Amino acid sequence: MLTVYSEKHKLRDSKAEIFGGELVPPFECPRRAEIILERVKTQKLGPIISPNDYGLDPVLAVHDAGYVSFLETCYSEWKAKGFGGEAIALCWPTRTMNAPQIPRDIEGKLGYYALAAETAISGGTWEAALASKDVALTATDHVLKTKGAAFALCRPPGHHAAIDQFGGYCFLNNAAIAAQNALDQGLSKVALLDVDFHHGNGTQNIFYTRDDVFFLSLHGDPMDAFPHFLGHAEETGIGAGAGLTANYPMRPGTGYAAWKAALEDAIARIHAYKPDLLIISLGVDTFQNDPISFFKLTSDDFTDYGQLLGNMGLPTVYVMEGGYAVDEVGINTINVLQGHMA
Ligand code: SP5
Ligand code: ZN
Repeated sequence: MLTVYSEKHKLRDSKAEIFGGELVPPFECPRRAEIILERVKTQKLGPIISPNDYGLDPVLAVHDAGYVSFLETCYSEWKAKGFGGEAIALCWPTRTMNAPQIPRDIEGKLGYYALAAETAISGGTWEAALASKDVALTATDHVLKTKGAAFALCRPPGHHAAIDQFGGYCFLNNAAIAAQNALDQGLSKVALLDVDFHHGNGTQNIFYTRDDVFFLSLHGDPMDAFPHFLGHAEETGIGAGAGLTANYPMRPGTGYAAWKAALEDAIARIHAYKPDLLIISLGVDTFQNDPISFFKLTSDDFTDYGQLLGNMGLPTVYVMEGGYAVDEVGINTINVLQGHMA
């Protein structure tokens, strides 16, 4: 299987994440991608190529233009205000402050465009996010050509990034940008299956009203887990998108048997939809030793479900999302891809 990778992910090297009331080194760190790349090489998964530059048009096809220019200039505006650290949102237009205008001050803009405070915007974040969407777009174009499968080793991840919000370590929604670009090249239907531990709130937000992308997500119940406010089973899409969002929230301690049953249901629904392309938001934070998650999958389980995904027989793009047990992130990720090819 082809892997697309860009060194530019290293430009996303934030120093601080707010976790448990402390500033800690971010879970979403450059070493994750390096370990995954190393495993691609030692397991001889296949060729590794660099992405092409697709520019901003495919980004603006799913994200708000004001949001995109905010991301581009956020860190320099923050620095221009004299702050010494990284840009972190501290104040939001919450439930008691409706219909906000977008502030001109950078601290106000951060609150407007952030959906969580854990994610700091650091110098280089924008450049890395741009390269990450190029990785997803390049892998998708390869799959459209070959009708096979490819691995987009994206970093930073994307599935929490909504039309106009960042957070959950995500800035641009790589998988959504890739799905939209495939549609813009003439495909009529894309299925986007999110197996990251966390609900793909950003992807759901982008496609919620649409019938050309079927979004399905298996994740920790938002009653118990980040992103806390989206991903309930009752959210099934609206308007033309009615019935084309499917959420499988699962409780703390969920093991592979229950998780696999949810996956099998999702697979049956994808087959019924008859998509031209399958995009997998591949997070391996469902692993039993993940430091911020609560499912109990073993490394062998990743191989097993990769096989189920491969058996679907669809052109498939794997887009890297989360997974924070750094020592096993390469094993678990490549297990899925090898399962797919088995
Ligand atoms: C792409 C991705 O996987 N993003 C995840 C972002 C999660 N950020 C919030 C983490 C808060 C974790 N609280 C967990 C407590 C563990 N005991
Ligand atoms: Zn995750």
